[in-house]
Amino acid sequence: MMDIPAAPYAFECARESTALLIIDMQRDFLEPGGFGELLGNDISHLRSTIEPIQRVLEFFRTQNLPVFHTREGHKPDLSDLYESKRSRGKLACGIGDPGPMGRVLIRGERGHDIIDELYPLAGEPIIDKPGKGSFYATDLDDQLKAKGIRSLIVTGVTTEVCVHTTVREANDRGYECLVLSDCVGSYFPEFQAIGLKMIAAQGGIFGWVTESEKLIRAFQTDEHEVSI
Ligand code: TIU
Repeated sequence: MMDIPAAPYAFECARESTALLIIDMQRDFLEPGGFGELLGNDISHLRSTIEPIQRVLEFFRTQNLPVFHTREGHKPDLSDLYESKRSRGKLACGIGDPGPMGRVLIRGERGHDIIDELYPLAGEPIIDKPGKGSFYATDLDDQLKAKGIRSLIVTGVTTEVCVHTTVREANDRGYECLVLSDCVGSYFPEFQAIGLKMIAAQGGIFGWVTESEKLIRAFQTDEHEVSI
């Protein structure tokens, strides 16, 4: 077991039962003309997450540790899209409509795919999810259980929407989540700050929060100790 410095107290995990989860780093949330911008958001707030996630992803890859990517989106025939979600916001151009990067939030379209900087390698699971949470209507729980994963290192966007929903779902399923504050992003700076506080408050009611450097350092120290 290793201890990673975190709020509200050290996050304890074992290398063999820990996975990296990268949530919805899709063009539709990070690039101009995507769903995030169509919702009226300033997408520039999310870009600072890319570099730190790249560093953590590279580290997990070099260590041969499991990585899971998720994408929010819907089937081309919209059979997995509730009318309540489709109509929300009364958007002139919303989910399923043609946009600058193809049909908005639809699987197979350019906007729906993961940004080039974090593109999954062959063999890295991609969880396609119709909801905000990564567990709802997916086999993520089964895939994690099959690999013996108990602890999740959580990154991606957006902090108060898909990251929070996923962390809450994971928490209720018995997983322990460590959220990396520099690797999650919100369109709203105030939601970023309060969203992170909400996770670690009340003794870690939903999970733990730390920075990517602390995670990498703890894993490197652990590796060094194992090899001695
Ligand atoms: N709108 C917003 O902040 N987020 C989403 O709709 N999805 C995710 O967070 N991935």
